[in-house]
Amino acid sequence: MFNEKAQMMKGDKIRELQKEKMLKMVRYAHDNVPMYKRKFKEAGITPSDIKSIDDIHKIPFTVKDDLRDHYPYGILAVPKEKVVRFHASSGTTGTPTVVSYTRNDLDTWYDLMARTYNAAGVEPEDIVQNAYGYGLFTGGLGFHSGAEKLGCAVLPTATGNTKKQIKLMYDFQTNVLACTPSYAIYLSEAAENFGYKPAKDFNLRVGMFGAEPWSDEARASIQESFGLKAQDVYGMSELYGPGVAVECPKQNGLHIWGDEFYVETIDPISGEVLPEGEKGELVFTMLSREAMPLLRYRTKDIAVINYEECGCGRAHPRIMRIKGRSDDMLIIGGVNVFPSQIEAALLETEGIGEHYQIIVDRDVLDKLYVKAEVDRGHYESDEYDEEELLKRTSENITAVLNIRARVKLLEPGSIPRTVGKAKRVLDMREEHDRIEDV
Ligand code: DLL
Repeated sequence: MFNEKAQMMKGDKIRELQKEKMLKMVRYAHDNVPMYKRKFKEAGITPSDIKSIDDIHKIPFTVKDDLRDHYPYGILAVPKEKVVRFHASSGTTGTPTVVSYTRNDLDTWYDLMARTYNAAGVEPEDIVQNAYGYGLFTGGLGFHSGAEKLGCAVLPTATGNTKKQIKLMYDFQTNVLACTPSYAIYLSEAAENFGYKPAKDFNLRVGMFGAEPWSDEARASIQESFGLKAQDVYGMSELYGPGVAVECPKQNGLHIWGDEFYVETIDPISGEVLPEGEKGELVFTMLSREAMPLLRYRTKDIAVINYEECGCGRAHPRIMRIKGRSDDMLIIGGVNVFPSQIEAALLETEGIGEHYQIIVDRDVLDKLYVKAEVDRGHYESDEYDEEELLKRTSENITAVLNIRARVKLLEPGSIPRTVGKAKRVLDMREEHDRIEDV
């Protein structure tokens, strides 16, 4: 097992280490990052006021805008010369969020990534096909270096060029596929169109899927089509990238590596810290980031944390799957819904394929408007009855989500496929605003 000591660390040891590292980190951030010195001063506290893990609640949150305000070099705690890498994520406002790494930060990240692969069931003998985007996005280089660190061979296919991707998957008989879950669905569909039977012709054993929310129904579909174990991986650029949390083969929550990340759950509106087991926004404190320390960083991701030891023997707390982000949540007729819940309702409907779009518009906010592709097999069968399927889909959405939906069925292949993160929600309100601005 890779870094067994860290992977199998007991709960009391994790908490002891968290306290020790956190107290050090709080002082380090305060003494080296002017933004933190200012935040502490404004809150009327000093690092000496933080004596225990619970005292961390006294420290104000850090938010994405804090990073944007420090574009391009970010909130550096080290001289620029000590930085060896930058990554960035593009935001909706145009100014990217830049994150920076020292040599030690990269070593920590790659160790986390190697553990992440290994905990998900990947072994050093495996060949990893890495179809995440290489570049400013952290997915490509993170999954690349972690696989090498574990001892795997990497095939750095990156995103796109789907035909070649499939040929290499077949020729190299790759064992692990790393990409977004939506691209995995696209790859299996494309492989079938090229005449392959993915579960039989390929040799994939484990999928390392993340970077976007996906439902259990999507997981079941990917597992069946490729004949692999589809593992959920969570992370974000601000927290190094991928490798913050991962599922073990029990597939019962994603283990957050507690020796490097301290997690809290808060009420996204009031900011109040929630008791264990309540659903809320995840807030992370990085316990050893050198270049860019982050204390109490608000992720906007909504989930429940489970602190019980897992059946796999790991005591690292678990995220019970990310349902979505607070800023992606739709309020339809007064009901809060995440796109992944709509996905689940759609995929539960026999005859509906994996590709769909949710349309949000000013005059349809009281109703859900969904375009869904019909599954190809169903579409070509004699059983296909558009009206019947339409009725069943709307009824299923109402049964699962308790909201009414206006559904349009589309021919297979009509929704544009993406190779990175899928764009499931089309917000027409933004379109109107753009037109009105002109
Ligand atoms: O998506 C890093 C990553 C790459 C994670 C590859 C996993 C695999 P960002 O582009 O900064 O970084 O986006 C981070 O993506 O706050 C979540 O909203 C979402 N996200 C990431 N992983 C998951 C997941 C990368 N497993 C944002 N389930 C996060 C649901 C996820 N959402």
